[in-house]
Amino acid sequence: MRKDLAPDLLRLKQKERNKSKKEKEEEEEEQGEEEKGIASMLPKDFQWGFATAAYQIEGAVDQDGRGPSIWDTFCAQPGNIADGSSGVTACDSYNRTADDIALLKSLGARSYRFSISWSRIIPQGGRGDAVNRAGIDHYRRFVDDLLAAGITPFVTLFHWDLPEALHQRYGGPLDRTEFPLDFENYARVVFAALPKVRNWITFNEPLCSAIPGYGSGTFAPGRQSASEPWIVGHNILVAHGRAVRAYRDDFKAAAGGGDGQIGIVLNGDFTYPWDAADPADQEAAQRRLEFFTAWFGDPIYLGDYPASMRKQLGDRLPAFTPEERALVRGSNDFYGMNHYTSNYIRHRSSPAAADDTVGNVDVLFHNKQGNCIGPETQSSWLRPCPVGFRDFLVWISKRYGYPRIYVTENGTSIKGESDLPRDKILDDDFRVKYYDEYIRAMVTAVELDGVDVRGYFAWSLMDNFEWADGYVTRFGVTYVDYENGQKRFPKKSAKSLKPLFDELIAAA
Ligand code: PNW
Repeated sequence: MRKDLAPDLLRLKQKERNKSKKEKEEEEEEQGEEEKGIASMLPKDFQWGFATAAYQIEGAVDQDGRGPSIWDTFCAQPGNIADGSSGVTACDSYNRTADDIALLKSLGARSYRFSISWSRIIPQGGRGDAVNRAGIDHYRRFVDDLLAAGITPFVTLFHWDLPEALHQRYGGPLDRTEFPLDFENYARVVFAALPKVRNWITFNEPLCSAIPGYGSGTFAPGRQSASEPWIVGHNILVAHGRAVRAYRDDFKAAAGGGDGQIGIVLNGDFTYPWDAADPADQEAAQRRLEFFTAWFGDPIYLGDYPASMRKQLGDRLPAFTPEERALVRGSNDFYGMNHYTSNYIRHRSSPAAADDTVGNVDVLFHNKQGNCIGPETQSSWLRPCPVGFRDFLVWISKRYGYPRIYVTENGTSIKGESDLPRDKILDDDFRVKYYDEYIRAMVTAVELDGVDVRGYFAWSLMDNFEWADGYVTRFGVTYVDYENGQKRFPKKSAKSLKPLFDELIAAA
């Protein structure tokens, strides 16, 4: 750890890192052996690979006894998805596991993050409902095949696709008692079925279930409420806590000598004050981070919600019972981090609106001087800003005591990509640059700021169903030809990661 370096020295060292490989090699040759220590590196067992999620890639929604999820229902309602599409076929990955594993292997991935469809395991979702053997067998085979290919699985239990039956039965995560119990039951079924998996993620981005799902209504189940997002967030935290306790008590020791780990994945965009000299904007930028990430991170690492949230939301933010607090606090073996972009934040002087979810601030791409945070992409919310990644890694590390971090998603769409002919799509220099700059920013945080990053997953292994944006927005390092049998074509970015990590990971 070198947290004590002066800022100027840090900048100098960063400049050093940003030099091209060739420049550095030449310099190192000149400088001799002892100087090589500067380029300390990612640990040699660093896990890197690609990420996906069940509903975005699997298709096969009626196959082998799968029950419907809230995303099936949501997509069926006209107007919810930009291009009127759904995950009915997606990348057909349910039937192409061999292709996907071959793809991962050809790209040199060491690990793969994917999610399990709850309603394939328990079609009706609940703890009194039947378990679907065919669903379990599918994921057992998939894990076995990944391991046989030398690829380490990172398994997400919940990536937004709640069984529709639980939504109907009791409102899913709106129910403080039933939802955590049913999630724990589902998690236990999966832990028991997949004893070879050592890396578990309970929930992906609870914020995206809570706010787009129950606040703005832009994601399934499409509800619009000023109070429900905070209830949903709370109950997901408790459900996470229950699943972690179940894993630690009853599965961890048995599975491979107790070296398994489990955590939650939180998303967050980094923030900078709109007017860097205005204390109100500085505070607003912090408050935005608290509403985004500390909403979930603080209860897990510090035992309660941020004071800024309590202040603004009052009783709409549930209070932890002692039992809930004990479940949630300390429930992360690692911090799973999804990160894509950064914003400038301007404070508002008027009182917060009842349906405000961001901390009563303006979220902007330009600062007071008119500087833009980064170039446009196909996603209205995403503009590349690599230094924000470094700064955010440091923010999380300082706030939570330098936890072990896995970057579970990072990547970009490209403006107009879907309009291009295939050969141009495959030449995705914008994405190559994004990965290069973001990954080097991450390595700088490891080298110079003492941040403990153990793994990195690019989002995504392939173009897929981008939720409410449908298929027009492509996040893949692999092009998927949806018109011609879901055939996969690796883009330039797909092939760029192995050489990059070969350079950055310490030699064995
Ligand atoms: C993540 N936003 O979601 C998800 O985990 C992925 O499933 C998704 O495909 C990926 O990022 C790209 O979008 C997000 O509007 C969705 O700020 C939306 C936002 C952020 C993350």
